[in-house]
Amino acid sequence: METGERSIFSRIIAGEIPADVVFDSERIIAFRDIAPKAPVHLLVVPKTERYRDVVELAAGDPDLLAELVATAKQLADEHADGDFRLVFNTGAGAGQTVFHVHAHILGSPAGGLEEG
Ligand code: IU
Repeated sequence: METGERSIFSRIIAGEIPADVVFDSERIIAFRDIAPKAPVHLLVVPKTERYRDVVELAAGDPDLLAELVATAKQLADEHADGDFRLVFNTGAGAGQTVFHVHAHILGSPAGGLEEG
């Protein structure tokens, strides 16, 4: 991401735009997607805006990618039944609209109950 051009997710991280945050650590934040495509739909986002997509993140900071995946599993255990799809839309042609790397967690709630 170019300096001076902040992503919508950076504005959420800064608290300038509201989000339903479910996880917040030194390097990663997670919040509910505003347009959920599954009963449990969370976004897991590295706080740095250095990486546009997962390919850049894997090349530039594989430890952070591993931390993101471990966080996704933790959140899937907490918010879903532990099983989940982890989706990284990569490139506009694949549906990526926010060019600040993020993973979609898509899952079903434990016990089949709808989340609020
Ligand atoms: P994508 O992979 O770049 O298409 O995912 C972007 C997601 O960010 C998409 O699912 C939006 O619904 C979601 N989102 C959000 O949760 N909160 C926002 O303020 C904005 C987008 I803008």
